[in-house]
Parts: sequence; C-alpha cells; structure tokens
Amino acid sequence: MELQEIIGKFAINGNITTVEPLGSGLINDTYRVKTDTPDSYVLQRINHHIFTDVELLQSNIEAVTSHLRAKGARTLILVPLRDSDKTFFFDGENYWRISLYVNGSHTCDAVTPESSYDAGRSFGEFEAMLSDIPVTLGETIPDFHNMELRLQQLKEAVSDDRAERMKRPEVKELVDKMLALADDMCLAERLYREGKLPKRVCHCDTKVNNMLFDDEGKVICVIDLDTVMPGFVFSDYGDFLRTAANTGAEDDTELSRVGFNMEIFRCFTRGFIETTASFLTPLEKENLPYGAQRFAFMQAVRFLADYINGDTYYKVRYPEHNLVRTKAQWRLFESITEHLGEMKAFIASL
Ligand code: GN1
Ligand code: MG
Repeated sequence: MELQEIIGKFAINGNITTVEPLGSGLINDTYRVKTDTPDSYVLQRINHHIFTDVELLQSNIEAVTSHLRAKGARTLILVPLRDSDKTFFFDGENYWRISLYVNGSHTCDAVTPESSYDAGRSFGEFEAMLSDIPVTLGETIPDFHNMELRLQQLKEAVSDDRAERMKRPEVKELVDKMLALADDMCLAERLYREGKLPKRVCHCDTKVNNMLFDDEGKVICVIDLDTVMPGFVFSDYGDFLRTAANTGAEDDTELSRVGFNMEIFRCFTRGFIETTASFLTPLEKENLPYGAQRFAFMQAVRFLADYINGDTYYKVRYPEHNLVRTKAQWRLFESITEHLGEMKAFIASL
C-alpha cells in the first residue's frame, strides 16, 4: 500500500503535501506528513517484530496520554482512523499510527545544563503524574529492562554464535568483562525480590531525543511512549544520563570523546529529585548512581548481544555498527564507574 493511501485512512485535516523521514529512532520508521493546513503529522510504521502486541501497545499509549491530558499536561495527540476510533491501521503486512506534529518543537541529541535540569524535572513529573493512573499498563516488551534476562540473552547469543562473530578476540573479551560484573549489575532485581524496591510506571526509554523542546530550549513534553510500563525508577534516571551526559555519541568511533559529563549529571539529578521527592524512597535515591551505571551497562550488553546475533534488533548503518556502539557504551560505563564516589556525595548533599 502507498503511504498516501495509508495516511488517508486516518482522520487528518487537509490534503497531504509532503511526506519525509523524521528523527533517528532505532526501532520504528518515522515520517513527517505536511498538509495544506497548519496541521502536520507524525506517521510511524510500528516495528511489530519488537512490539508484537500492537493492540496492547496502543491501548497503553491511549491510557497514558488521556491520564496526562486530564492533569493538564501536554502530551502526544493520537489521530484515530476515519471509520473507527482505533488509533492504528493494519495494511495486511504493517501496522501504522499517526499523531499530531507539535508545531514549533524540535528534538535534540545534546543538552545544556539548563535544559537537563528541565529534563530532570520533566521526567520526574512524568512519573509523578502517572503514579495514580487507574489502569494497569501491560508490558509492551516483557521484561524489557530486566538485567538478568538481558545477560541471559547475551549468554545465549554467545553459545549460538549465529553470525560467527565470537571468533574475534575483542568480542570475547567484552563478553567476559560484562559477565564478570553480572552480579553487581543485577542489584535492582535482587532488591525487588527482597521486597525492598518498588516498581513504578516509568517511561523506560528516556533518551534525550525522546523529548520535545521549544525554540527557547524548554521541554514541551515527553514523547515515544511505546515502552511506558512498570519498572524501576533507575530506568528513567539512568537512560537519560546514558544519552545526555555522554560527552561523545552513542556510536562514537573515537573513544577518547566518550565520557560522563558531571555537570549534566548534577543539573539533571537536581531536577529529577525535586519532582520525585514525594515518592522516592531513601534506597532508590541512594542507588541513583547505580541506576546510571546500570543503563550504560545494560545498553552495552544489548548492543553486544545484537552484534553477536548478526544485527537482528537495532537498525545498523554498517556491519560493525553494533560493536562500535558496544565499545562506546562500555567506555561510558567505565567513566560513570570512575565518578561513582563523587556522584554519591552529590546526591547525599541534596
Ligand atoms: C531504542 O527507538 P529508540 O531509538 O528510541 C530502544 C531503547 C534503547 C535505544 C538505544 C524498544 O530506542 O531501549 O535504549 O534504542 N528501544 C527499544 O539507543 O528497544
Ligand atoms: Mg525514540
């Protein structure tokens, strides 16, 4: 089916003028649809190999956006189909959805200290506002941020060695380093089993490019709501720092550029703690530095497992892309680890 025909199934205003690729997401395909009216739209082809239950996915997003809107917050506006109130269309092969494009917004891959303080407040508020959502959200990807499962998947990738990439000594070396730290990094899962750590409704993909900013650099709202589900507070805290406080790129080939930016850490942490103070437990607060470590570590594990599996999950631009990403995340993990003492002291002072 042509894109134009697919878009025509949705209740958009006006006639389509252009359809262009948008953003840099690694999972779904995203397009901006302009019309001959002031309204433009975001069209997405949902990756249903990853989000296998699209019905559940969309009903989660509908519940989240209507709860946020009822509290007066800005959030995504899903466009229903013309002939039903469904918010996705299946063309026999692919699943599609459309939301309203927020005029005057842009995404960023880098933040300033001011905008990271703002981002900390926004993600904290996001969790605070969703803490009383009246429905139970389903897990759109079961065990998405479960470290024990992610390590298990890495071990399976190693033993299957489907793409014959284990013969590279540097790959084996990275795997060994990761497995040696497995117990430390599964702290959250242990605390949860011991009944000491709660699960809360989290965003679970708080990459810096998953928020919209206005022309003055202020946060408009949080986007990419596919993974909103119960999780540990570390998910939202850690994934933002993993992307925003990295002095290099997620896939930097020059490891000397990769490191942990303490100023971004301090600003984001201050904002996040201010807006989560009413519910954050002392144990959660004290372990936030671990949360930052955990997400660089988990991402390195996920990239490496995908590399070993032959690049079946993340979009790649060249054959070694996932290995390059792994090394960059690993360098970031090491840098966070070097700053752990300083991070703990800062958090204790707040
Ligand atoms: C994916 O779709 P995107 O690019 O926002 C991934 C995240 C990873 C991230 C790594 C559903 O997010 O979990 O942290 O790539 N989303 C999914 O950049 O796996
Ligand atoms: Mg995204």
